[in-house]
Amino acid sequence: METGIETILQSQRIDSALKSIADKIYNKERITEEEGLMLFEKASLPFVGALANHVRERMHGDTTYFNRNFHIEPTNLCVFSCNFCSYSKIYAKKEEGWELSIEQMLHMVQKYDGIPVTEVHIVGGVHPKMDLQFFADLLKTIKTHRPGLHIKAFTAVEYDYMFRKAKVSVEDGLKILISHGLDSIPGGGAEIFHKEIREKICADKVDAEGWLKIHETAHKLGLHSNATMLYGHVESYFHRIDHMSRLRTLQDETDGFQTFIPLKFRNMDNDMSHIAESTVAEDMKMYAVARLFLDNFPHLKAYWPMLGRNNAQMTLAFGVNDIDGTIDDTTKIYSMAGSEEQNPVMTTEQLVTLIKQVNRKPVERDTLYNVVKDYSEVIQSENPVFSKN
Ligand code: V47
Ligand code: SF4
Repeated sequence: METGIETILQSQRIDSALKSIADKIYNKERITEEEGLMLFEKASLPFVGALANHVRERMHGDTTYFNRNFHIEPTNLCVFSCNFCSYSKIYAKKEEGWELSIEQMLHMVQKYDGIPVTEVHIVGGVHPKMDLQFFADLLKTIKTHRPGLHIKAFTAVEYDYMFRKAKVSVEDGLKILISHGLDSIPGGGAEIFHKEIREKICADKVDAEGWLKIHETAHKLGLHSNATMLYGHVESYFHRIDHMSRLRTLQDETDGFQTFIPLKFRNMDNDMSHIAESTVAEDMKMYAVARLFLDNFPHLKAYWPMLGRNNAQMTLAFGVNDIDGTIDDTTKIYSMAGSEEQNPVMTTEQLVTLIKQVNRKPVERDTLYNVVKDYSEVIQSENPVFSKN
């Protein structure tokens, strides 16, 4: 039976430039920035979808990863004032927010004692009193309590501030945190790298070069990291391609990125609320083009708490092979920005069902994509392995 890409390759009716992109994809050749842009501007959704699905299945078959994790957000007070952020309170204006102590965060970890989560994701606002020493102590406290729990912590924005304040180099700062238990780095804070857009949406935090340098240094120290892109606001397709191109170049050098996570801009209660959110078709195209352009990124993730679970399920036909985790109601970033997921919790059983409903193969992974459990043969209603989390 012919698959989508074979139909495209044989069709006489498709624009010749698009057809030559399809040939390149089929032959595992890298597409250029101009070709990436052309996919955004000229290609139809079924066209990019068929190509991205082909690449996804060539790389991963039907395997669709998820993990069991929970979030800790140490504070929502922040010295920065990104216009798209619905979550933070401005530190300088003495607005009210939360500030968790190490003891409170340890209690959050202890809530999961005996529950088989594999990862804690720690990310929050940038608070001047939460410094390098505070976070080193936090990591050590968590690791001492639960040595097997993978700690994926702090965005490049937080590192940049923390290291500058402590007057240590990025390399030395990361080495200190690694020695206290840091295992990997999440992808936040990247937004849109291009200066023109960064100045409009998050002028005061670390710039593209700083963000990329932190990830490069982390990779050279042996850490893996993720990369995000906040799309669907004031950027153009050109800026999206520019962003992904910088990531692709760094990945060629270090091979330290695991997954790319496009983050759909949500417009509730922030300084960019007047900007309409992207359509679902636009979202699917974003995922598909990312899968085609980022040929050296092993994984493409749809973060369901932000997209909503139904749309996350649909991305599995547009290049995505990972839908992140069980999470918990501990993350507030998206519910505060207007995601339909006001209380983002999905049990393992719900995640498995969501993946199986579209005939994909659910596989629980750890943060580094080691297989924890293959759920494809598990019959849900009869099997006791489905825990509450
Ligand atoms: O950098 C903030 C985004 C990011 C809004 O690495 C918003 O596994 C949409 O990076 N609309 C932080 N997005 C979260 C993040 C992340 C999430 C899940 C998994 C991983 C990973 C990383 O949240 C910020 C920013 O781009 N964000 N406000 C908003 N209104
Ligand atoms: Fe602060 Fe991050 Fe919000 Fe920007 S996105 S204001 S850095 S919490």
